[in-house]
Amino acid sequence: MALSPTKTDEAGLLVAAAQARDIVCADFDGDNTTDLFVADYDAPSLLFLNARMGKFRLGGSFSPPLQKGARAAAEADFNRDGRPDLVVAVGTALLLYTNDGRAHFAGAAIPLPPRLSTNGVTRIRVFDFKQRRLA
Ligand SMILES: [Ca+2]
Ligand SMILES: [Ca+2]
Repeated sequence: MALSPTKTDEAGLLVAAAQARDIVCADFDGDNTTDLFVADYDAPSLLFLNARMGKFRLGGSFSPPLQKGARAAAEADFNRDGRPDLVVAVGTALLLYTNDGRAHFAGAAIPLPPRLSTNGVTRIRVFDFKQRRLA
C-alpha cells in the first residue's frame, strides 16, 4: 500500500525530515500507545506521540535538546525502571536519554572508544549480555 502525502499529513507525520536515519517505536509517554522517535540527520530528531485514531503529535522534552546529525537510535529500559529509554548516535557522540515515563528525557554522553569516536556510530542494536531483560 502506497503512503499518500494526504494520509501522512492527516496522521501528523508530514514534517521536514528528509534525512531520517532510524525510527524507534515504544510507548514513551506511558499511555499504552506506541510512539515514534525519528532520528534525523539534517534536522533535530523528533518524537511523535501517539494521539490515537491514527494521529500523532510532536511531543516530549529532551535535555540536552535534540540536535541534528543523528545517525542511529535504539530503545530499551537501560536503567531498569520500567520505562523505555533512548540511546541516540549524534555525530561522533552517543547519548543516553533516560525517560521519566512521560516522555521527558535527561541525556548523558556515553564515552566511546577512540575508534568509534573518530568514525561515529551508524547503527545501534541492544542486547543484554548479562542475560537480564532490558526492554
Ligand atoms: Ca504513547
Ligand atoms: Ca528506563
